[in-house]
Amino acid sequence: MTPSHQAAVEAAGEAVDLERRLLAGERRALARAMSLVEDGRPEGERLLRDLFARTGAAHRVGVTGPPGAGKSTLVEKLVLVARADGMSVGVLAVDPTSPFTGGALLGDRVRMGALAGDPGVFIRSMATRGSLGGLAAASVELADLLDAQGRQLILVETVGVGQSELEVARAADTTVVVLTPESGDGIQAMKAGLLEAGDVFVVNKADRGGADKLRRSLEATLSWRELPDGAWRPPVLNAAAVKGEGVTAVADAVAAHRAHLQATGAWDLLRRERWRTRVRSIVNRRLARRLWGDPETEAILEQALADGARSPYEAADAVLDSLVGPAANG
Ligand SMILES: Nc1nc2c(ncn2[C@@H]2O[C@H](COP(=O)(O)OP(=O)(O)O)[C@@H](O)[C@H]2O)c(=O)[nH]1
Ligand SMILES: [Mg+2]
Repeated sequence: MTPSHQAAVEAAGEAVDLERRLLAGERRALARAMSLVEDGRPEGERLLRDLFARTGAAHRVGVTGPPGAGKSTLVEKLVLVARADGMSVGVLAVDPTSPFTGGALLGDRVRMGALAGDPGVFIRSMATRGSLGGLAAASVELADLLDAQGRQLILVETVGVGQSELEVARAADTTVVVLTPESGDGIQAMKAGLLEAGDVFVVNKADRGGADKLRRSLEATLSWRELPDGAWRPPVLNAAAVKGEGVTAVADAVAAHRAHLQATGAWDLLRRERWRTRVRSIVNRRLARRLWGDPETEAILEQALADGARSPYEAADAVLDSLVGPAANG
């Protein structure tokens, strides 16, 4: 049976069972639920709706940076540290690079590595097909499933190059930006808006030299920012992820950021903000679906065409006016 066929069979009579198994910590149920959500199936949405009340406890950590910076390597090592602390972990790897050019995917690596067979770790690679907002929305939804299952730490790896990846980062409680002394990462990071997004900066590949120079220049750049009293000051840490060096310090900084969020109330604020973003994107999605299937919309468009001279802009306003009334200052 293909995964989608299997999903269809599952959907037919086992939705409730799926939820029960997911909550019981079953990995297969989690994988199935993720497929339903990723495929945009109504059963997936129902699951997300039913499970929402059980989300919010997990620490969501985005790990972002240029391709090849060592994000996957660092994530794998962070998972090891978290497991040693007894934490249950979920990993979402949003990897836009094709498996043919991107080297070993994190999931494959881990399946072969020290984490193989560890039930306390669940790893999922997400494809970046689909629309811009789609990726961020989907990663939040998959994170919800991990969260509902009681996974305490959720690591989301994204390549920090585009707007959609920054959006994924924005959905995290803590964003770790990974850079290397090579290839002018520092300048690229500033251009890509990563400096504003980072809560913890990691200068990776410190074993190759040049790390202190980049670290100091990042620290200098970050220190120019005016921050209110008591604000979080993003630390810049050297690491050699491939050797496991500096990884504990990164894990500690991530935990310290969590503690800071919780102490200042930002933790709850982030959840409310995320909730608002979710509502907005769900409304947008549903609105589009309803609007374009609606005979009244069709009638407005027909009328606009019949009027001959109406531009698409005027027609669009007519559609919106019929829906929510005329704009106040349109
Ligand atoms: N020398 C050195 N190489 C590293 C280090 N961390 C990762 N790498 C290597 O850099 C390459 C890219 O790492 P990867 O984790 O896939 O980067 P990603 O694209 O950011 O996920 C791999 O060959 C890693 O083995 C490090 O600390 N030092
Ligand atoms: Mg990677």
